[in-house]
Amino acid sequence: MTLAELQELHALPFFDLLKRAHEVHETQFPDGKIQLCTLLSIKTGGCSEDCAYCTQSARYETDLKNERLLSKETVMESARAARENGSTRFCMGAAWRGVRGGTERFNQVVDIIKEVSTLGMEVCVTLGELGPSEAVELKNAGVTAYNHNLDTSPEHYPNIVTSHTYEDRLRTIRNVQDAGMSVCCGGILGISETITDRLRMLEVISSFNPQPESVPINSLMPMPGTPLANNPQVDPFDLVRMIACARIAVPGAKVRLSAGRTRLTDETQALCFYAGANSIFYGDKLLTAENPEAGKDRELLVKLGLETLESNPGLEAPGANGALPASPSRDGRTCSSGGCC
Ligand code: SAM
Ligand code: DTB
Ligand code: SF4
Repeated sequence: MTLAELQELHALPFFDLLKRAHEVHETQFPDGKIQLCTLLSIKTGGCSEDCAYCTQSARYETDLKNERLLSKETVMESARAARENGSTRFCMGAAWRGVRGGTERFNQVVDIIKEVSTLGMEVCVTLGELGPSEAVELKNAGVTAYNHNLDTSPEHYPNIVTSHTYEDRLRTIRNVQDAGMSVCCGGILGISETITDRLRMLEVISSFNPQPESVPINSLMPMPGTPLANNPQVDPFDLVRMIACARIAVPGAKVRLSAGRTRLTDETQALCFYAGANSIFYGDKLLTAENPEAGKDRELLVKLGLETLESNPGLEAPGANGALPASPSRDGRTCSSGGCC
Protein backbone atom coordinates (compact mmCIF):
# COMPACT_ATOMS: atom_id res chain seq x y z
CA MET A 1 0.00 0.00 0.00
CA THR A 2 1.21 3.50 -0.67
CA LEU A 3 1.73 6.13 1.99
CA ALA A 4 -1.21 8.12 0.62
CA GLU A 5 -3.50 5.07 0.87
CA LEU A 6 -2.32 4.37 4.40
CA GLN A 7 -2.83 8.00 5.41
CA GLU A 8 -6.38 7.88 4.08
CA LEU A 9 -7.06 4.72 6.08
CA HIS A 10 -5.49 6.07 9.24
CA ALA A 11 -7.58 9.25 9.01
CA LEU A 12 -10.89 7.33 8.94
CA PRO A 13 -13.19 7.69 11.94
CA PHE A 14 -11.98 5.16 14.54
CA PHE A 15 -14.90 2.75 14.16
CA ASP A 16 -14.83 2.86 10.34
CA LEU A 17 -11.15 1.88 10.42
CA LEU A 18 -11.86 -0.86 12.95
CA LYS A 19 -14.70 -2.25 10.84
CA ARG A 20 -12.53 -2.32 7.69
CA ALA A 21 -9.69 -4.05 9.52
CA HIS A 22 -11.98 -6.57 11.20
CA GLU A 23 -13.51 -7.53 7.84
CA VAL A 24 -10.03 -8.26 6.45
CA HIS A 25 -9.17 -10.21 9.59
CA GLU A 26 -12.32 -12.36 9.33
CA THR A 27 -11.64 -13.14 5.69
CA GLN A 28 -7.99 -14.02 6.25
CA PHE A 29 -8.31 -15.78 9.61
CA PRO A 30 -11.84 -17.13 9.82
CA ASP A 31 -11.14 -19.17 12.97
CA GLY A 32 -10.05 -16.02 14.83
CA LYS A 33 -7.49 -17.92 16.88
CA ILE A 34 -4.62 -16.30 18.75
CA GLN A 35 -1.09 -17.65 18.46
CA LEU A 36 0.89 -17.85 21.70
CA CYS A 37 4.65 -17.39 21.28
CA THR A 38 7.40 -17.63 23.84
CA LEU A 39 10.52 -15.48 23.77
CA LEU A 40 13.88 -16.38 25.21
CA SER A 41 16.97 -14.22 25.29
CA ILE A 42 19.75 -16.71 24.57
CA LYS A 43 22.49 -14.07 24.83
CA THR A 44 21.74 -10.96 26.82
CA GLY A 45 23.24 -7.47 26.75
CA GLY A 46 26.61 -6.11 25.73
CA CYS A 47 25.47 -5.37 22.17
CA SER A 48 27.72 -3.14 20.05
CA GLU A 49 24.76 -1.33 18.45
CA ASP A 50 23.27 1.96 19.67
CA CYS A 51 19.51 1.45 19.20
CA ALA A 52 18.16 4.24 21.41
CA TYR A 53 15.30 2.17 22.85
CA CYS A 54 17.31 -0.91 23.79
CA THR A 55 18.53 -1.85 27.21
CA GLN A 56 20.89 -4.43 25.67
CA SER A 57 23.10 -1.86 23.98
CA ALA A 58 26.55 -1.65 25.58
CA ARG A 59 26.52 2.11 24.92
CA TYR A 60 24.12 2.94 27.76
CA GLU A 61 24.36 2.54 31.50
CA THR A 62 21.42 0.36 32.37
CA ASP A 63 20.61 -2.06 35.19
CA LEU A 64 20.82 -5.05 32.86
CA LYS A 65 23.13 -7.90 33.75
CA ASN A 66 24.97 -9.22 30.70
CA GLU A 67 24.86 -12.97 30.10
CA ARG A 68 26.82 -15.27 27.83
CA LEU A 69 25.18 -17.56 25.30
CA LEU A 70 22.94 -20.02 27.15
CA SER A 71 23.72 -23.70 27.00
CA LYS A 72 21.69 -25.98 24.74
CA GLU A 73 20.29 -27.74 27.82
CA THR A 74 19.03 -24.47 29.33
CA VAL A 75 17.41 -23.42 26.07
CA MET A 76 15.77 -26.84 25.63
CA GLU A 77 14.33 -26.69 29.14
CA SER A 78 12.71 -23.38 28.34
CA ALA A 79 11.51 -24.56 24.91
CA ARG A 80 9.87 -27.69 26.38
CA ALA A 81 8.15 -25.59 29.03
CA ALA A 82 6.90 -23.20 26.33
CA ARG A 83 5.42 -26.07 24.34
CA GLU A 84 3.74 -27.50 27.44
CA ASN A 85 2.18 -24.11 28.16
CA GLY A 86 0.59 -23.95 24.71
CA SER A 87 3.08 -21.86 22.75
CA THR A 88 3.34 -22.85 19.11
CA ARG A 89 6.24 -20.59 18.30
CA PHE A 90 9.53 -20.33 20.15
CA CYS A 91 11.56 -17.18 19.48
CA MET A 92 15.20 -16.90 20.48
CA GLY A 93 16.93 -13.53 20.55
CA ALA A 94 20.60 -12.64 20.83
CA ALA A 95 22.03 -9.20 21.46
CA TRP A 96 24.50 -9.19 18.62
CA ARG A 97 25.10 -6.87 15.70
CA GLY A 98 25.04 -9.97 13.56
CA VAL A 99 26.46 -13.45 13.07
CA ARG A 100 29.18 -14.87 10.84
CA GLY A 101 29.34 -18.44 9.53
CA GLY A 102 32.21 -20.59 10.76
CA THR A 103 32.52 -18.85 14.12
CA GLU A 104 32.16 -20.82 17.32
CA ARG A 105 29.13 -18.84 18.49
CA PHE A 106 27.31 -19.30 15.18
CA ASN A 107 27.95 -23.04 15.25
CA GLN A 108 26.67 -23.18 18.83
CA VAL A 109 23.46 -21.37 17.85
CA VAL A 110 22.96 -23.68 14.86
CA ASP A 111 23.33 -26.65 17.18
CA ILE A 112 20.72 -25.20 19.58
CA ILE A 113 18.29 -24.52 16.71
CA LYS A 114 18.60 -28.09 15.39
CA GLU A 115 17.54 -29.45 18.75
CA VAL A 116 14.73 -26.92 19.36
CA SER A 117 13.31 -27.64 15.92
CA THR A 118 12.66 -31.28 16.95
CA LEU A 119 9.95 -30.10 19.37
CA GLY A 120 7.32 -29.33 16.74
CA MET A 121 6.98 -25.59 17.31
CA GLU A 122 7.69 -22.88 14.78
CA VAL A 123 11.25 -21.72 15.38
CA CYS A 124 11.98 -18.01 15.10
CA VAL A 125 15.34 -16.41 15.76
CA THR A 126 16.61 -12.86 15.84
CA LEU A 127 20.38 -12.64 15.79
CA GLY A 128 20.97 -9.34 13.95
CA GLU A 129 22.60 -9.00 10.54
CA LEU A 130 22.87 -12.11 8.31
CA GLY A 131 24.67 -12.78 5.07
CA PRO A 132 23.28 -15.13 2.39
CA SER A 133 25.22 -18.19 3.56
CA GLU A 134 24.34 -17.71 7.24
CA ALA A 135 20.68 -17.43 6.22
CA VAL A 136 20.85 -20.73 4.33
CA GLU A 137 22.56 -22.41 7.27
CA LEU A 138 19.85 -21.23 9.67
CA LYS A 139 17.10 -22.40 7.30
CA ASN A 140 18.76 -25.82 7.04
CA ALA A 141 19.07 -26.02 10.83
CA GLY A 142 15.28 -25.68 11.16
CA VAL A 143 14.54 -21.96 11.53
CA THR A 144 11.06 -21.26 10.16
CA ALA A 145 11.07 -17.47 10.57
CA TYR A 146 13.68 -14.78 11.07
CA ASN A 147 12.80 -11.63 13.03
CA HIS A 148 14.44 -8.45 11.79
CA ASN A 149 12.45 -5.30 12.41
CA LEU A 150 12.64 -2.08 10.44
CA ASP A 151 11.22 -0.42 13.56
CA THR A 152 10.30 2.91 11.96
CA SER A 153 10.49 4.89 8.70
CA PRO A 154 13.72 5.16 6.72
CA GLU A 155 13.65 8.90 7.49
CA HIS A 156 13.42 8.52 11.28
CA TYR A 157 15.73 5.49 11.57
CA PRO A 158 19.00 7.51 11.72
CA ASN A 159 17.60 9.43 14.72
CA ILE A 160 17.27 6.14 16.59
CA VAL A 161 20.19 4.04 15.36
CA THR A 162 23.49 5.24 13.92
CA SER A 163 25.60 2.08 14.15
CA HIS A 164 23.89 0.41 11.19
CA THR A 165 21.58 1.60 8.43
CA TYR A 166 18.09 0.94 7.15
CA GLU A 167 19.71 -0.46 4.00
CA ASP A 168 21.65 -2.94 6.16
CA ARG A 169 18.34 -4.10 7.65
CA LEU A 170 16.78 -4.48 4.19
CA ARG A 171 19.78 -6.48 2.97
CA THR A 172 19.41 -8.98 5.81
CA ILE A 173 15.68 -9.31 5.12
CA ARG A 174 16.47 -10.01 1.47
CA ASN A 175 18.93 -12.74 2.50
CA VAL A 176 16.26 -14.28 4.74
CA GLN A 177 13.75 -14.31 1.86
CA ASP A 178 16.28 -15.78 -0.54
CA ALA A 179 17.08 -18.60 1.89
CA GLY A 180 13.36 -19.50 2.04
CA MET A 181 12.68 -18.52 5.64
CA SER A 182 9.58 -16.54 6.58
CA VAL A 183 10.19 -12.92 7.41
CA CYS A 184 9.02 -11.46 10.71
CA CYS A 185 9.34 -7.70 10.38
CA GLY A 186 7.62 -4.96 12.28
CA GLY A 187 8.29 -1.95 14.40
CA ILE A 188 8.15 -0.05 17.61
CA LEU A 189 5.85 2.82 18.54
CA GLY A 190 6.74 5.55 21.01
CA ILE A 191 10.29 6.28 19.83
CA SER A 192 9.62 9.97 19.06
CA GLU A 193 8.25 9.15 15.61
CA THR A 194 5.38 10.87 13.81
CA ILE A 195 2.27 9.14 12.49
CA THR A 196 3.79 9.57 9.02
CA ASP A 197 6.88 7.62 10.15
CA ARG A 198 4.65 4.77 11.33
CA LEU A 199 2.78 4.66 8.05
CA ARG A 200 5.98 4.98 5.98
CA MET A 201 7.26 1.90 7.82
CA LEU A 202 4.08 0.05 6.89
CA GLU A 203 4.43 1.24 3.31
CA VAL A 204 7.90 -0.33 3.14
CA ILE A 205 6.91 -3.54 4.93
CA SER A 206 3.76 -4.04 2.88
CA SER A 207 5.78 -3.70 -0.32
CA PHE A 208 7.99 -6.70 0.45
CA ASN A 209 7.61 -9.46 -2.09
CA PRO A 210 6.47 -11.79 -0.67
CA GLN A 211 4.84 -9.89 2.17
CA PRO A 212 6.11 -10.88 5.63
CA GLU A 213 4.53 -13.80 7.42
CA SER A 214 4.61 -11.88 10.68
CA VAL A 215 4.41 -8.21 11.71
CA PRO A 216 5.20 -7.50 15.37
CA ILE A 217 3.98 -4.16 16.69
CA ASN A 218 5.91 -3.20 19.83
CA SER A 219 5.18 -0.23 22.09
CA LEU A 220 8.23 1.25 23.77
CA MET A 221 9.00 -0.11 27.22
CA PRO A 222 11.09 2.82 28.42
CA MET A 223 14.34 1.48 29.82
CA PRO A 224 16.19 3.50 32.47
CA GLY A 225 19.57 4.61 31.17
CA THR A 226 18.59 4.58 27.47
CA PRO A 227 18.10 7.83 25.55
CA LEU A 228 14.35 7.18 25.27
CA ALA A 229 13.84 6.41 28.98
CA ASN A 230 11.52 9.37 29.47
CA ASN A 231 9.42 9.06 26.34
CA PRO A 232 5.67 9.25 26.96
CA GLN A 233 3.39 6.25 26.55
CA VAL A 234 1.77 5.69 23.15
CA ASP A 235 -1.89 6.72 23.00
CA PRO A 236 -3.86 3.43 23.14
CA PHE A 237 -6.15 4.55 20.29
CA ASP A 238 -3.07 5.21 18.14
CA LEU A 239 -1.84 1.69 18.89
CA VAL A 240 -5.20 0.24 17.85
CA ARG A 241 -5.15 2.33 14.66
CA MET A 242 -1.66 1.04 13.86
CA ILE A 243 -2.73 -2.57 14.38
CA ALA A 244 -5.72 -1.99 12.11
CA CYS A 245 -3.56 -0.42 9.39
CA ALA A 246 -1.07 -3.32 9.64
CA ARG A 247 -3.92 -5.84 9.33
CA ILE A 248 -5.18 -4.14 6.14
CA ALA A 249 -1.73 -3.46 4.63
CA VAL A 250 -0.35 -6.97 5.24
CA PRO A 251 -3.56 -9.01 5.25
CA GLY A 252 -2.07 -12.50 5.39
CA ALA A 253 0.41 -11.82 8.19
CA LYS A 254 0.13 -12.66 11.85
CA VAL A 255 0.01 -9.24 13.47
CA ARG A 256 1.69 -9.62 16.84
CA LEU A 257 0.71 -7.39 19.73
CA SER A 258 4.24 -7.42 21.10
CA ALA A 259 6.17 -5.46 23.73
CA GLY A 260 4.35 -3.03 25.98
CA ARG A 261 1.29 -5.06 27.00
CA THR A 262 1.99 -4.62 30.73
CA ARG A 263 0.93 -1.00 30.28
CA LEU A 264 -2.25 -1.76 28.33
CA THR A 265 -5.67 -2.30 29.85
CA ASP A 266 -7.62 -5.46 29.02
CA GLU A 267 -10.02 -3.26 27.04
CA THR A 268 -7.23 -1.83 24.86
CA GLN A 269 -5.92 -5.33 24.20
CA ALA A 270 -9.44 -6.44 23.28
CA LEU A 271 -9.66 -3.60 20.74
CA CYS A 272 -6.27 -4.65 19.34
CA PHE A 273 -7.54 -8.22 18.85
CA TYR A 274 -10.68 -6.90 17.15
CA ALA A 275 -8.53 -4.68 14.90
CA GLY A 276 -6.54 -7.70 13.72
CA ALA A 277 -3.88 -8.65 16.23
CA ASN A 278 -3.70 -12.43 16.34
CA SER A 279 -0.64 -13.25 18.37
CA ILE A 280 0.94 -12.36 21.69
CA PHE A 281 4.15 -13.16 23.49
CA TYR A 282 3.19 -15.39 26.36
CA GLY A 283 5.03 -15.72 29.66
CA ASP A 284 6.11 -13.17 32.21
CA LYS A 285 9.26 -12.05 30.39
CA LEU A 286 9.98 -10.77 26.89
CA LEU A 287 13.73 -10.69 26.25
CA THR A 288 14.66 -8.51 29.20
CA ALA A 289 11.44 -6.57 29.81
CA GLU A 290 8.30 -7.54 31.67
CA ASN A 291 5.25 -9.12 30.08
CA PRO A 292 1.87 -9.91 31.67
CA GLU A 293 1.74 -13.11 33.73
CA ALA A 294 0.64 -16.14 31.74
CA GLY A 295 -2.35 -16.71 34.05
CA LYS A 296 -3.58 -13.18 33.48
CA ASP A 297 -3.37 -13.64 29.71
CA ARG A 298 -5.25 -16.93 29.91
CA GLU A 299 -7.97 -15.17 31.90
CA LEU A 300 -8.23 -12.40 29.33
CA LEU A 301 -8.47 -14.81 26.40
CA VAL A 302 -11.18 -16.80 28.20
CA LYS A 303 -13.10 -13.61 29.02
CA LEU A 304 -13.01 -12.65 25.34
CA GLY A 305 -13.86 -16.17 24.16
CA LEU A 306 -10.68 -16.28 22.08
CA GLU A 307 -9.17 -19.68 21.32
CA THR A 308 -5.49 -20.31 20.80
CA LEU A 309 -3.80 -21.77 17.75
CA GLU A 310 -2.54 -25.33 17.45
CA SER A 311 0.99 -26.05 16.36
CA ASN A 312 2.12 -25.56 12.75
CA PRO A 313 5.74 -26.68 12.69
CA GLY A 314 5.74 -27.17 8.92
CA LEU A 315 5.33 -23.42 8.43
CA GLU A 316 6.45 -22.62 4.91
CA ALA A 317 7.89 -19.27 4.02
CA PRO A 318 5.39 -17.42 1.83
CA GLY A 319 6.70 -17.67 -1.71
CA ALA A 320 9.32 -20.25 -0.81
CA ASN A 321 10.26 -22.91 -3.38
CA GLY A 322 9.52 -20.57 -6.24
CA ALA A 323 5.77 -20.37 -5.61
CA LEU A 324 5.98 -16.60 -5.74
CA PRO A 325 9.17 -15.57 -7.45
CA ALA A 326 10.89 -12.68 -5.76
CA SER A 327 10.62 -9.64 -7.98
CA PRO A 328 13.21 -6.93 -8.08
CA SER A 329 12.76 -3.59 -6.38
CA ARG A 330 15.09 -0.63 -6.73
CA ASP A 331 18.11 -2.76 -5.95
CA GLY A 332 16.95 -6.25 -5.23
CA ARG A 333 14.13 -8.35 -4.01
CA THR A 334 12.86 -7.01 -0.74
CA CYS A 335 10.23 -4.66 -2.07
CA SER A 336 7.94 -4.99 -5.05
CA SER A 337 7.09 -1.32 -5.46
CA GLY A 338 9.96 0.83 -6.62
CA GLY A 339 11.08 3.94 -4.79
CA CYS A 340 9.35 3.45 -1.44
CA CYS A 341 12.60 3.26 0.44
N1 SAM B 1 19.35 -7.69 18.06
C1 SAM B 1 18.29 -8.08 17.23
C2 SAM B 1 17.91 -7.01 16.27
O1 SAM B 1 18.27 -5.87 16.45
O2 SAM B 1 17.20 -7.32 15.31
C3 SAM B 1 17.05 -8.56 17.93
C4 SAM B 1 16.64 -8.12 19.26
S1 SAM B 1 15.70 -6.64 19.40
C5 SAM B 1 15.45 -6.76 21.10
C6 SAM B 1 14.13 -6.99 18.61
C7 SAM B 1 13.12 -5.89 18.64
O3 SAM B 1 12.61 -5.70 19.94
C8 SAM B 1 13.56 -4.50 18.22
O4 SAM B 1 13.67 -4.37 16.85
C9 SAM B 1 12.43 -3.63 18.79
O5 SAM B 1 11.38 -3.53 17.89
C10 SAM B 1 12.00 -4.44 20.02
N2 SAM B 1 12.43 -3.78 21.26
C11 SAM B 1 13.69 -3.71 21.75
N3 SAM B 1 13.72 -2.98 22.89
C12 SAM B 1 12.46 -2.58 23.13
C13 SAM B 1 11.85 -1.79 24.14
N4 SAM B 1 12.54 -1.24 25.12
N5 SAM B 1 10.51 -1.60 24.07
C14 SAM B 1 9.79 -2.16 23.07
N6 SAM B 1 10.32 -2.89 22.08
C15 SAM B 1 11.62 -3.10 22.10
C1 DTB C 1 9.77 -8.18 18.43
O1 DTB C 1 9.42 -7.40 17.54
N1 DTB C 1 9.50 -8.02 19.71
C2 DTB C 1 10.11 -9.05 20.51
C3 DTB C 1 10.66 -10.02 19.41
N2 DTB C 1 10.46 -9.29 18.22
C4 DTB C 1 12.05 -10.48 19.50
C5 DTB C 1 11.13 -8.51 21.43
C6 DTB C 1 10.57 -7.46 22.36
C7 DTB C 1 11.66 -7.01 23.25
C8 DTB C 1 11.20 -6.04 24.27
C9 DTB C 1 12.30 -5.48 25.09
C10 DTB C 1 13.05 -6.45 25.95
O2 DTB C 1 12.50 -7.47 26.38
O3 DTB C 1 14.20 -6.16 26.20
FE1 SF4 D 1 21.53 -4.74 19.79
FE2 SF4 D 1 19.20 -5.54 18.73
FE3 SF4 D 1 19.26 -4.07 21.01
FE4 SF4 D 1 19.88 -2.93 18.69
S1 SF4 D 1 17.88 -3.81 19.23
S2 SF4 D 1 21.03 -2.72 20.63
S3 SF4 D 1 20.94 -4.59 17.62
S4 SF4 D 1 20.05 -6.12 20.74
